[in-house]
Amino acid sequence: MSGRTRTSQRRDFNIVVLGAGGVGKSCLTAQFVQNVWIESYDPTIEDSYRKPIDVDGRQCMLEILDTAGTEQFTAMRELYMKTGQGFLLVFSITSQSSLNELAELREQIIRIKDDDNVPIVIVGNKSDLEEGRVISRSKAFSVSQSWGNAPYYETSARRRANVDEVFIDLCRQIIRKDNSIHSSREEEHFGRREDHHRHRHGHHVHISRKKGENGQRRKRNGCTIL
Ligand SMILES: Nc1nc2c(ncn2[C@@H]2O[C@H](COP(=O)(O)OP(=O)(O)OP(=O)(O)O)[C@@H](O)[C@H]2O)c(=O)[nH]1
Ligand SMILES: [Mg+2]
Repeated sequence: MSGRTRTSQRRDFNIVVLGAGGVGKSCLTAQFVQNVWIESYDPTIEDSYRKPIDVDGRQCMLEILDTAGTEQFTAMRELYMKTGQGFLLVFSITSQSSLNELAELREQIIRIKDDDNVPIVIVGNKSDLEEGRVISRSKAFSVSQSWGNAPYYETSARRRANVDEVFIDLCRQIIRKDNSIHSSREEEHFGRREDHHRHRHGHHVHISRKKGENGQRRKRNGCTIL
């Protein structure tokens, strides 16, 4: 594949929206994907959406999985935690228990991915319901800080406030993470190939993209060299 083709490709981002039942995961997703507000409550089993967006000039295709908050639908959790590259952890600012539930979800993500640096955004939804607020901004912020400095946003799906921002922040984190993985791998490959081929290529050492020891991870993360 040529460098030109690679940079012009629209890359996929697997994003998973998680949180307790009724916090507004589906409403946030519907506002982001379709620009619609849903007043009624219809508990989700599992829905997925695709949405193309532009993040800092890069073409991205978001694969968004809107999950079930209610316990009876959580059997698929492990699978989507494995395949997800970034996670929106949503609670409602009007519900203490919904924030408490995120702690366990976050731990499960870290355990399943065996990585404590997974792209995560903490989302306090229903910010339009100020009169019903039980979790202060500062409390939520300090929780997010204690969770690996995850960014914290307050959103209102009803008012479409900060909706695009949370998805874009997550994409940026995924891009940053991929870039740092690639640059460290390229250093590794570069060094190794340089040792082998310095005599053949002089100063121009090509980095091979052949499937090797890192091929599986590269594929799972849908990484593209940007
Ligand atoms: N006022 C207000 N209500 C909201 C907001 N977001 C969602 N709601 C309401 O909260 C209820 C639940 O929203 P959903 O998006 O279906 O919640 P969910 O997290 O997807 O719930 P599950 O699918 O059961 O996990 C609905 O009646 C929404 O209209 C918001 O930002 N502000
Ligand atoms: Mg839902």
